[in-house]
Amino acid sequence: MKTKKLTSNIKDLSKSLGFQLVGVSNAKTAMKEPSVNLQQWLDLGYNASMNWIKTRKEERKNIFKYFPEVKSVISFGYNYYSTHNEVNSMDKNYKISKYAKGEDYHVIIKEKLYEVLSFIKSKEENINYRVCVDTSPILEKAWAQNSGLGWIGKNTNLISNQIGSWFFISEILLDIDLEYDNEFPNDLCGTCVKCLEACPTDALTPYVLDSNKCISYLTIEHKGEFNNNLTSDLNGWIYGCDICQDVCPWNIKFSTETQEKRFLSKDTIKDMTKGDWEKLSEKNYKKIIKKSAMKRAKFDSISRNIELNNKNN
Ligand code: B12
Ligand code: SF4
Ligand code: SF4
Repeated sequence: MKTKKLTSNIKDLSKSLGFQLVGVSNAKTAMKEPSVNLQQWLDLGYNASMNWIKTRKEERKNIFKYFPEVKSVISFGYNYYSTHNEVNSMDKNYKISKYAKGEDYHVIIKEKLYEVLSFIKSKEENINYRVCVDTSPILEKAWAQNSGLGWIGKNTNLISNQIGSWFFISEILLDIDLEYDNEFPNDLCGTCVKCLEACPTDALTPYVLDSNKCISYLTIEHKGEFNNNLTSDLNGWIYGCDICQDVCPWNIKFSTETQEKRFLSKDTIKDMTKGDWEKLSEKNYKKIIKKSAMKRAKFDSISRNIELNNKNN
């Protein structure tokens, strides 16, 4: 009874903080299939130069290697979609992913998770925990599916049948039991192949992404020049890529405005014209992206992306 009440209080508080999706997995749940898929994905070289995925692959495959005491995995989904961030998309400006235009989600989501955690600590003293957003070595999408938040679609993003896929995933791991949710039972992609058809670089085969071909990887994670094996047509993107989510019928139908104003595009980024990007100095780049998730890409990478886009026009 205590466990049930605590779980429902955690969910109520999370919803009041703006998390639309919250679900809980029993850490003991077998994650065999995603672990096998991860190994296959690495064997195929689909991680491209992201060696950090390989380095901590054993933890990604087995959550007990990351946090041996874990009993519960609370998965959260926070919507970042806003039409505010779209205003400049009609001109011929360079394109930036929706998720990166506002303030850095790693910081904002963690702030909210720590509020949930302090509530849990007020009810359960002496707990051990981990708070995770993106950077921890766990398969966030697979855990979120397991916690009932949605299914992993053919574009490899986690999709909710309530809000689509424009949401960040995060977790609190705890060494206490909670009331567990069921895995999301369906794959609701059906016969749709819109994302596969729309991806300009053929990076997707159903449910599998080859990072070597993905514009999101190339613009953000890939360092240095592009060798011959890599797609060099960035289709106007200079940071990330949203195409396979823009075309998804679940997003077209269910996207709603984010409740978090800090996820709206920063004015410094929104006001940039194509010419401004081309004239940008390193000093000004640092200024305009201050506190945004775009700081993951250094000035050299953004300059390279702009140059590559112009080469192909
Ligand atoms: C590495 C990474 C990337 C890489 C690789 C992407 C990928 N699909 O894995 C790159 C840089 C390309 C990337 C891009 C993006 N990312 Co990213 N990324 C991550 C990160 C850090 C790890 C993901 C991972 O482990 N990938 C490894 C592979 C194996 O995982 P997977 O795709 O889930 O693989 C499954 C399928 O392939 C499937 N599978 C099914 N059948 C089969 C069959 C075979 C043969 C194989 C091999 C696999 C397979 O099983 C696998 C395991 O579940 C996570 C955060 C985290 N810690 O989880 C964020 C994360 C997945 N990214 C996120 C986002 C928002 C993005 C972008 C939308 C950003 C942007 N706009 O540019 C794009 C989306 C591109 C896309 N279509 O997926 C969000 C996704 C939110 C959501 N609702 O799904 C996450 C969860 C970050 C967060 N905390 O919110 N990302
Ligand atoms: S993010 Fe862009 S390049 Fe990558 S799979 Fe989706 S549509 Fe293709
Ligand atoms: S576009 Fe269609 S196939 Fe692709 S993820 Fe969305 S529903 Fe699934």
